[in-house]
Amino acid sequence: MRLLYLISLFSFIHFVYGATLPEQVNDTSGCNGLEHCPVDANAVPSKTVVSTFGSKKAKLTNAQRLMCGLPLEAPRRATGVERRAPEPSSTPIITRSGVLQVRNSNNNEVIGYLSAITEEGIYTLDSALMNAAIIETSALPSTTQASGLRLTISGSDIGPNSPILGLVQGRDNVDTDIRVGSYNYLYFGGVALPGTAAGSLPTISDNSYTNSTLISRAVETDVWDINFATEETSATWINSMFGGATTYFFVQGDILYAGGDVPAFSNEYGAPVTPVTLRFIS
Ligand SMILES: *[C@@H]1O[C@H](CO)[C@@H](O)[C@H](O)[C@H]1NC(C)=O
Ligand SMILES: CC(=O)N[C@H]1CO[C@H](CO)[C@@H](O)[C@@H]1O
Repeated sequence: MRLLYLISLFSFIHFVYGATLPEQVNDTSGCNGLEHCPVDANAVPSKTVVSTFGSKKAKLTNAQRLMCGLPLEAPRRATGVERRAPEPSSTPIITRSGVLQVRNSNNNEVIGYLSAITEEGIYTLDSALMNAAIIETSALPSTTQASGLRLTISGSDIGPNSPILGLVQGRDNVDTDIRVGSYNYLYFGGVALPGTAAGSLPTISDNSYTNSTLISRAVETDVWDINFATEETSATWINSMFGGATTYFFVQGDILYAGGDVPAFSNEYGAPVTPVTLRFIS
């Protein structure tokens, strides 16, 4: 009798226990399948817009001012500055400034912009153009398509010491490479000078993610390919073995990632993943 009671109690407990854990989700971090836990809104100061899009600091082009509905800037005259004798211009390089637009690759719809707001030193996605990070890049004026470009961001909340927009080895990566069959992924983060030259291997270097989390990670900076005519923007991460890897972009939660195998990432982290494309809108 007592044995029977114990058995039924056991199965009752088993039933309740089983019912409270409906499906064993492969998520030890309590982030509902997200690779990156959203920051607790109560734990940090509110997400005020620190961006510079539309503010005076940001030195917008007149085209950008039009996009924001701002009045055009009057031509400015240098005053009180001693004029330098014209130097022979050896590098006729121009700097373009713009924003990185993010589109859902399935339907080409714009879903947001790389935001000037970061979480743990990682650049986020924001649907509002007002929060977009202002990005600058230099190239020859005649260039329509350039590879191995460096992009810099001056007005984000990670401060001036990590101004280069780089790709940063993900927290859980087992090595520094991305490839088919691996969930390894890369964050968009700020990297300190001098950055890494085009074609460089992954390099442990000061960056906003490491600075924020104290997790040492490898970075690459001059990885960006932009077609200034079509605005299409891609990147090529250089693996420590076998060189350049096909690099895909995707979004999970409000974080933008790069990686070599989107389904493998999706398998590892259960929350929805959207494959995306990027455009440099200047
Ligand atoms: C690291 O974080 C501190 C505090 O936010 C900041 O002042 C410093 O510039 C950062 N350093 C780098 C390399 O980003
Ligand atoms: C993100 C995560 O916790 N992934 C784990 C899923 O389960 C496998 C097998 O138990 C682990 O190896 C992963 O690390």
